Amino acid sequence: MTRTRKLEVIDSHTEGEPTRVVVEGVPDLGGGSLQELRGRLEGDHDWLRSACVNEPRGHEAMVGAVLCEPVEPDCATGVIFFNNVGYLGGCVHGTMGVAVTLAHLGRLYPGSHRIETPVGVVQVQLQERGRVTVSNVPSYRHLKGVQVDVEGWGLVTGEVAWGGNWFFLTEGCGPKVCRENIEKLTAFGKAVREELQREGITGADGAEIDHVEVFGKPESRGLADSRNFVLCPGNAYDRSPCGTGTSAKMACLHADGLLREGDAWRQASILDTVFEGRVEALDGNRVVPHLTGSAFVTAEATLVLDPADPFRDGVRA
Ligand code: PYC
Repeated sequence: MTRTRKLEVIDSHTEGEPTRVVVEGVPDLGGGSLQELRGRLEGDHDWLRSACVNEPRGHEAMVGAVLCEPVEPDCATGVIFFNNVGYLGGCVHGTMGVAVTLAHLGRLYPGSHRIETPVGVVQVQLQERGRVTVSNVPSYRHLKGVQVDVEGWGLVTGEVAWGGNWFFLTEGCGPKVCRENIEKLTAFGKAVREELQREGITGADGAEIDHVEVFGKPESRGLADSRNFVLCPGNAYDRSPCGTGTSAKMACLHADGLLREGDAWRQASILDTVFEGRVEALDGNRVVPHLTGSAFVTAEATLVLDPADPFRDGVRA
């Protein structure tokens, strides 16, 4: 790179989890499916991901989003999500962030809209005051009663489920799910994920399980039905209750007959922010999860990438 590049971004947070949407300065990704566009972003322009979300401009919890031309008809936009180490399938908190960002720019109005992601089309219901409902991609449980012997932690039992990303979900194993235990929960989640990899336990078609979700009791039943800690691929924890993770959780609950179609599931994050969820039953054990949360714009900024700066592309994680 020989010239100074500029990227226009809008930052928001959804229930505490940040999203940075690049609204100008993205190189031409050409045409094709969103998976193809994501492949080109990763293969030819990965500097953009790292420059946006890694230090010194970002931090490990930051999720980035690039807007692109949708392929599916009637979609308001396509979107590719990324984090400190790579690219995501879907991202529900990020979709809420994209919706309020587009509203902030006057490009989206209250009402129902379709948004395309590399893992499918999601529906967004944009309400007033940053409230957004996302109807996610069909979600399902892939494996039940998975047991792994995790060094230092013992036998851990859980489930593997899809909610737009692959999750290992466990409850009653590992540290208590509370804010004071974030470091211990991070160590536990990393050890579990490493053991899953060592034992070759995957999602469907050998897909890597890159998110680990630990469940515990909420602070009070009045606040939520459950509290989670979600370890993301780059070892940051999700500050929000993780919409794709809550989708995976609700799919498991529905498969066990513990969450009926239309009933509310309130999932608290480790910071006690809440997504309100419901499922709609599809064929087999698949469900369409609906998740409601709040997102707020926090900044409008121009990122400057100076060719003389040794960290112009960010400090790679
Ligand atoms: O809300 O789906 C989500 C999500 C995935 C990773 C971080 N947040």
